[in-house]
Amino acid sequence: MKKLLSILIIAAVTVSCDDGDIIITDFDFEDRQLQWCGDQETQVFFKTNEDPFEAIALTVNLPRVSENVLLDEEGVLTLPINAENQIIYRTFDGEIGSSYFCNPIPPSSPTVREEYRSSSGGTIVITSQLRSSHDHDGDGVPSEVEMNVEADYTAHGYPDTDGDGIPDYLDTDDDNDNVPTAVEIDQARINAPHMVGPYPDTDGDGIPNYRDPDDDGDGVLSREEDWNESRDPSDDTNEEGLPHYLNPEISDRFPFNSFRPTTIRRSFRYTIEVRDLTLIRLGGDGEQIRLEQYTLGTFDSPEESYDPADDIEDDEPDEEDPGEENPNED
Ligand SMILES: [Ca+2]
Ligand SMILES: [Ca+2]
Ligand SMILES: [Ca+2]
Ligand SMILES: [Ca+2]
Repeated sequence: MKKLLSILIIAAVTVSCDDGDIIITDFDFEDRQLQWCGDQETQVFFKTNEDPFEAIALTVNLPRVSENVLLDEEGVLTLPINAENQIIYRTFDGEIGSSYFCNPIPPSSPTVREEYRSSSGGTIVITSQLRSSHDHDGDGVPSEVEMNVEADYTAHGYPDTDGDGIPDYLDTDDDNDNVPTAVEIDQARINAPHMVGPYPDTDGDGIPNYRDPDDDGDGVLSREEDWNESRDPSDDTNEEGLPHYLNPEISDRFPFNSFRPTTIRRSFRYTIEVRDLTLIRLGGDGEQIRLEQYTLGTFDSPEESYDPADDIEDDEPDEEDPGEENPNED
């Protein structure tokens, strides 16, 4: 940043000698929030200053995944700086409204006093990080633990305790017993006589409840001790309030194959840098500003709900219950 600032001040001094009317005294966007707008095809990231009135904007030809999400995977995306992917720096004669860069047709006011535009060459680097990557599914078990347990199944290269195709680190009910993992790891609620590390283990079989489909070891799946078939075995209890799925004395079985949907929350942080940037002043002597590296800023996408099963269904279509298809078919 300091480098850019000094380069621009030198440039501005040079320019001001010729033009006498443009003096860039500040190019400090560091404390300015990066803003994002655009449509399905083109994205604009920009920062503005009021004193002086100036803005730096990056336009990239990059479809967004959804309204809130630009890239839905972690990683680094590199784009060439060219006619479609551009960086523009402008100074203005007045206040820059927040919608200035979001309008397909730029407003007539404020007036652009000076403009620098990137020439082809160099790259734009967008780094995408999941902000909840320490616990992707928010179930309270760290992703590092869920990615490294021993399980009979794997999904997308990671352990999948219940074999439902959703890896544990994205699964809010890791054993498919319809008691969410967040509930099963809560000893204050479960009050188990045994523990496996920090996690309750009611039947003491060494498998913590959140990965045990038969929590009380009575031979009946916890999911099938759901007497009222509410997809919540914890609301079927004896008079003392002990759920049947945690009570080995009670082993009535209600065959039940309906599962709670998996919905998790996610938000991404996008860090945008430009490398080997050359900005050329328009309408003047073609003066250039070169930067090896400039961090435009970071942007956090709004949090959104996400069903990890959607991706899996895209990969391998679900086999739906064929018996219920087209019941009126002759
Ligand atoms: Ca699973
Ligand atoms: Ca999980
Ligand atoms: Ca369980
Ligand atoms: Ca039981």
